[in-house]
Amino acid sequence: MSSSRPALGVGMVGYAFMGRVHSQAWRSVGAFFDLPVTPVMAVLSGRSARTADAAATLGWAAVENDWKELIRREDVHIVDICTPGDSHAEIAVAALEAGKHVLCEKPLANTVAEAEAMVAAAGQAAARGVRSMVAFNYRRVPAVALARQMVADGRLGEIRHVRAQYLQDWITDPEFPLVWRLQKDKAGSGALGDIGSHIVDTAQFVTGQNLTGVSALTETFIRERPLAGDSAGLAAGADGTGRGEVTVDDAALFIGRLSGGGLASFEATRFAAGRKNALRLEINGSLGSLAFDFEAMNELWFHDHTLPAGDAGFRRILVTESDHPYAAAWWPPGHGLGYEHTFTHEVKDFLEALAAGTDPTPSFADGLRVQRVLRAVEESAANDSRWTAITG
Ligand code: 4PW
Repeated sequence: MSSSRPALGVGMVGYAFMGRVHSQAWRSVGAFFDLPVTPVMAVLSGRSARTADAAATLGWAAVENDWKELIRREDVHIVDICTPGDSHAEIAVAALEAGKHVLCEKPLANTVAEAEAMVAAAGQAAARGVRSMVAFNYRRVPAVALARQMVADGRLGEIRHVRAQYLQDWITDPEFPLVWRLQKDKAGSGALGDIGSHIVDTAQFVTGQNLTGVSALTETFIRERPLAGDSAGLAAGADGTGRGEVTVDDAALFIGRLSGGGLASFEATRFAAGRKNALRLEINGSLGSLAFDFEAMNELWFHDHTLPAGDAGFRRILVTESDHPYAAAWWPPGHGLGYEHTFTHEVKDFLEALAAGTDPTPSFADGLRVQRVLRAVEESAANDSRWTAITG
């Protein structure tokens, strides 16, 4: 569809779960969206001997075992960071300084200090026309984008409540091994950063408001696990050599205040047996309410409180009509989209911003804002849930 447009080479670092889904997005985006530029899947970087096989399977033309070599290459214009959080800052700053646009997985970094360094580098790069974006993909669920539009259009009136949950159950078994997502030095935090970061970003995105302070509880239910062998996606086997300490939270609960005066509650856990990827959001405003659950991601529920009581009540909007966000590019109404499409939308918006010379969103500054919330949650939880303001 877009083959006669200028080409932009992409170099991706990491090829596990996020690398696979990003690859799918880069592969398919030009086939469904009429893009101003053509992404070329130039190079995949990974440390292990399996990188060449992964590149062949996922559609990357070349391989580098050192990400620094990937950044040096002239056929790479965009660096897509799909590694654990402990390497985001180093790779992103180096790439931006080398004049490469950067798409970075979430959470932006493992600490506020790292995120601040990334924002500084992004600011200097932007002055040279080099762009950056953090990959909070759930903003690109059509129903979530529609929810934001409806709030911005005033359909909900004043926002009173935000109720956000991200519920998974993949580590409920105490024998599930100690994968990198359960290690603070690699992941920064546990459920809080991995999935809590998503609901913080989604809530702030949909309402257009920021959290100004929080009071929090965190817990680690299983403190020791078998050491992990190879992991694929969220799954892994034990490597049979012993056990190790879980150094992150298993669950995080917090309440907060929104900049517009509303109250918000958040729950992020990987121990909600039966809930697989339930990113849920309910917003109550003075004129109506919205409800969303990613496990039924093509639906948005809307209650219009201005209607006579007898006609009101939550009604389901099937977010697959051609005038819904992103939907026209895909299938006829009712045929539905899935998890992977959110990443296709993400790279589409990113490429359009690069071509237009504008800053894509969510920016690294948006990622830093989320990082400050995560830090405030950890501080509050460590201090008997003391109210902790979010500053900066
Ligand atoms: O970003 C999140 C991941 O780290 C994902 O959206 C879901 O939770 C799936 O895996 C984890």
